[in-house]
Amino acid sequence: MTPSVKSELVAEKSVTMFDQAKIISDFPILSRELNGKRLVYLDNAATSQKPVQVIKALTHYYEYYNANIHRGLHTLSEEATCAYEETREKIRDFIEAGSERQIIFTRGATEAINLVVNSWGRTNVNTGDEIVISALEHHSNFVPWQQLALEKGATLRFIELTEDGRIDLKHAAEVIGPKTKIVAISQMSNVLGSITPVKEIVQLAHSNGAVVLLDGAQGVPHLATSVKDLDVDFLAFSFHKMLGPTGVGVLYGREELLEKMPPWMFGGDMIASVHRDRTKFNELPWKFEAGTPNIADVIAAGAAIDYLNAIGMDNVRQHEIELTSYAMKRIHELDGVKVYGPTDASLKGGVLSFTFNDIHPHDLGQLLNESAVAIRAGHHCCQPLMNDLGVSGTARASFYIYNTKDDVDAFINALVEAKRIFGHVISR
Ligand code: C6P
Repeated sequence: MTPSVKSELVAEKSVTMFDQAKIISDFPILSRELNGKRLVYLDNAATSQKPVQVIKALTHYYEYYNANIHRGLHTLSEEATCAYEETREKIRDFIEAGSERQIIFTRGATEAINLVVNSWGRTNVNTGDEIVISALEHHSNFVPWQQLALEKGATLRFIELTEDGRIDLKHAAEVIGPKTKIVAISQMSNVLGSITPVKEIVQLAHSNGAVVLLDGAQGVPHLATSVKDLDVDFLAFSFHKMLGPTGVGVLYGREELLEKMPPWMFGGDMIASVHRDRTKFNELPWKFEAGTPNIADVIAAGAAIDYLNAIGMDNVRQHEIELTSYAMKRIHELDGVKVYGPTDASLKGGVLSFTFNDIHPHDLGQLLNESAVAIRAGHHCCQPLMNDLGVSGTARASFYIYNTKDDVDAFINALVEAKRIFGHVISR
């Protein structure tokens, strides 16, 4: 994006601090109605909605300077390259990384984790080593490590949870030891909302010579996250959960580790020179970005960062604590509700997983949809956790910056209505 156009877009629709009416007006989709009712979108842990600034950045690229990057000498290519690399710098700043060389674009958190498993994992994990994850991990930070352990003859070990669904630090201290090669853990659970005490985990891992991968898919969109402060070795996250487009993720890595890691994918852009018998790879971060990347969406992801920065991540968090406290209070007014995870909103993100009487979570999701309330239901890609909780699935409401107490009230009313309809169906 040319600088003049970018400042125009920001000036036209800038947000400052937490002006919620202004925020809501920036999200065109929120004015939709379903079944004659206002859409209440509470499925933000799955993916967030996108503000007009992000949508415009995307269409502006295609309408004005669509070109491939790092290749052409023509103006469009230079503009596209500049805008693409500008997003990388914004991300570096957003997570307080030391250098842009440490910011690698991927398709999402899943691909970022798979990159570490396939590159760092394949070269560093051997028979008899231990890989530590926790009992609440999403399949994306579970299955790749499980498969690596099976391939290498390593052991996959689990940090268990406290009664209220938080990472049990006492157990972490028992599990993380001299055989541990890596601790791969979620910053925030997508089911329980529990926030991991990252610094304590990092301390335990580093004192045992292990590295830490933080799955920030749920954490980075909602908590101010500094890799400098947390001292993690890898951080993975996805933009579609933080106002950005789908198909863009980030792997942050400690530079000494990334330097030693072999590329995972080969092709254009990741090379410095190619001969019949050998190839010299490009320098960081491009060594890990083979082929034409997702240029348009990366550029639009930069607009998502601008948007979050204008609000301030501390304001994002504060809003979610208030809304989650309110939702917890209101949901407990209903009989037959069981909420999973910490009860104190300051210990969790804006995620409310629950069961309601004996209504199957999928039925609940469909009944709420009749009231135009969008939630998610099922195992949330956490089958081992569901197994530990003794349920096949839960219903889940999750909040973001544009959600209001009115949304929570609509959600509670929809639950009451669901119970009424369900009772009616059962009694017939
Ligand atoms: N969780 C949810 O509804 P991707 O799909 O790569 O953007 O993110 C994967 C991922 C990794 N870790 C955690 C903690 C996550 O919550 C997710 C995505 C969504 O909970 C979709 S299953």
